[in-house]
Amino acid sequence: MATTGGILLVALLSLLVADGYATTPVVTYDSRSLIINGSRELLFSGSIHYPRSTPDMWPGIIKKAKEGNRDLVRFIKVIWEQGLWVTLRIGPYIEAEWNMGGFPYWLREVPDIIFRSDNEPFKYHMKKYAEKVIDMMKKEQLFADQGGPIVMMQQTWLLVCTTAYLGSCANKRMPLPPSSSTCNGRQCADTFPGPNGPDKPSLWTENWTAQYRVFGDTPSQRAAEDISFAVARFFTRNGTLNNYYMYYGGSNFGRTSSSSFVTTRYYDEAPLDEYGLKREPKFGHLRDLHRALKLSKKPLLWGTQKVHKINHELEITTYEKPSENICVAFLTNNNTPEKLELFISEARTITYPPSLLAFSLIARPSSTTPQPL
Ligand SMILES: *[C@@H]1O[C@H](CO)[C@@H](O)[C@H](O)[C@H]1NC(C)=O
Ligand SMILES: *[C@@H]1O[C@H](CO)[C@@H](O)[C@H](O)[C@H]1NC(C)=O
Ligand SMILES: CC(=O)N[C@H]1CO[C@H](CO)[C@@H](O)[C@@H]1O
Repeated sequence: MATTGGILLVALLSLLVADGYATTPVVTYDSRSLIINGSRELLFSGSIHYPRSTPDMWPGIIKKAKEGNRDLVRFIKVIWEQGLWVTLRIGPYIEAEWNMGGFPYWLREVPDIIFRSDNEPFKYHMKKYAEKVIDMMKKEQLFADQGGPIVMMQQTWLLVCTTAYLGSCANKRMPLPPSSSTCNGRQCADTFPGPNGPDKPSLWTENWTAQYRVFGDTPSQRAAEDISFAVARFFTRNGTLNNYYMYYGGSNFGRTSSSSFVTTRYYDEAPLDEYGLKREPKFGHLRDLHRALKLSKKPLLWGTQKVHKINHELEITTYEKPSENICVAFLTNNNTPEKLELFISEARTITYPPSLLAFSLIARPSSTTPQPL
């Protein structure tokens, strides 16, 4: 631990200098430890000789010395610095193939506790935890209504719970009421029955980009085409939010991996692989899809949806706002083992391979009749 001492050293020096003339000394000691600012401290120290490195190396060295990888506030600030928003899923139960689903071990020892249920000891600890995380975020002004990046927060994972269980964490800052339903899976356009209320949006909170692996599994993959198709199709079905699970899986260190022989390499087949490198063609395919969908943002968000079924598998979906001459049309061939031909006019027949979805943005000339393609 050569590095942490540098921090302590620097910190102590400045304290001693800055507060050297204060009437009550900031740093004292008793038989147990040094006492800093009135409290005993557990300190881990090591040495850094500053002339043995160059000044531009110092920030990096000190940062590495200081950091753990459990600093949620810092993580969110880094996201913010990159100009992104955050939907924060605070748990405490996250599943995620993490040991105990993220619960700390000591929670098991709480008398009469029953996890993830309407149980007083459980709710007591859940509330304490949720309030602590929310307070941390508030203090750092990280919620959107404070000017920060957190636009939405989700608690627990695939929960089976009562309102009482959720009630302890209702947060007025969040736009959606507790127990709003969202979709997890691979084909949410076809499996999600829609939000549990007429005024709620269709959100896909987990779109599985691959499958986590356990030792002994054969490699599991999810093709770039399959996931792109599913995402585009979700947007033809009123979807307006899609979250990739995972976008970057990373590695399990130490004993963080859950007990069922999950490998240390977590979702390596995600758009960013275990090392954070782009995994092609998945990465590029999805990036291009997002660009195309963003081009259609206006008709998608302000247009009226119409679905025209050509047959069981082939359909045309349009979102149109005639007053502004904007329209986007999707042509979907959903999972058909055969090619399908679509006759558009004498001059044009389109052949669609299986599982293909094409869409085009149409600015309709005001004088002519609407053309889906
Ligand atoms: C000591 O405590 C006071 C009061 O909480 C705080 O303002 C100050 O920043 C602390 N100093 C150090 C060095 O932690
Ligand atoms: C999309 O939303 C509209 C308006 O709420 C609704 O009428 C329609 O059935 C929805 N379409 C699908 C495919 O869910
Ligand atoms: C909700 C949903 O789409 N679930 C799907 C998740 O993925 C599994 C495995 O591919 C499917 O069997 C589910 O239907």
